Amino acid sequence: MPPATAPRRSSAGTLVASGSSLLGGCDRLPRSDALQPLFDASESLTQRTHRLLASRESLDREYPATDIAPTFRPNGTTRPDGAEYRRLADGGFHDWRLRVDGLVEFSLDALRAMPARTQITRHDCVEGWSCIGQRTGVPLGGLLSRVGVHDSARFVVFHCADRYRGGDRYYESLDLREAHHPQTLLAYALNGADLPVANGAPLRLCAERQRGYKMAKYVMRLEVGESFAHLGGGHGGFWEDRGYRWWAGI
Ligand SMILES: Nc1nc2c(c(=O)[nH]1)N[C@H]1C(S)=C(S)[C@@H](COP(=O)(O)O)O[C@H]1N2
Ligand SMILES: [Mo]
Repeated sequence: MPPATAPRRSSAGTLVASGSSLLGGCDRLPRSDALQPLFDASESLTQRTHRLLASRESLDREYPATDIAPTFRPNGTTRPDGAEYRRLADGGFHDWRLRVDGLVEFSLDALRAMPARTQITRHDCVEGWSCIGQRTGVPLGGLLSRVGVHDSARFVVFHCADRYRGGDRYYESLDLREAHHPQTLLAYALNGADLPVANGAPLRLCAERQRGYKMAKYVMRLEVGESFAHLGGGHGGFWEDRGYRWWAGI
């Protein structure tokens, strides 16, 4: 992502990957594919176009195991600060609980015991790199059906453990339709092993048809509601509050 000091809603500069030695399976995207921030005016049109072209059920491409990158490139926060997260990580996340509006909670073991999905997909970051990895997790739609979501709910908000570069807390949101997509997971495993801290342990969102910044790591709490206007800068996510599109469909 651009430096946190980048002017809000500036017209987009070119975003390129900063790392020079990229591992197999982690490639630069063609330049035209490296999306630049687009802003609210174009958002609903882009979203409508995307939904016209990609039906609700269309799946993101899945890859064979031979395409998996040896190391899944971490980005953004790679180790959240703060005593609470450290305590949880040191305890192997045994005491960690996923909270849903503070009323419902799941331990990692409870999540692991739920019906799971494993998929090998390509993660695309707006910085212009991509990486293929295998994620295993609980389909979010199944979890939401299990807790029971009110008819008036429109969004799921993902509250994260980290403050990006020590600043605002990271959060993200999806609409319920994207939340119920079969490949939208709360993932606890990467390439068959526990999700590493660098990639969001103990739990991270995978929204495969969205750009990388939507894929919240270090998910601590879900909030299901009618609006996200009361959160952060009111745009539905950490990067959205800095001018990135809320609808980040690929
Ligand atoms: N909580 C949190 N989630 C986050 C980020 C972050 O800094 N904090 N970075 C985002 C960005 S920009 C990308 S590209 C992906 C990176 O995921 P990875 O570290 O597994 O590669 O996580 C996204 N989710
Ligand atoms: Mo990203």
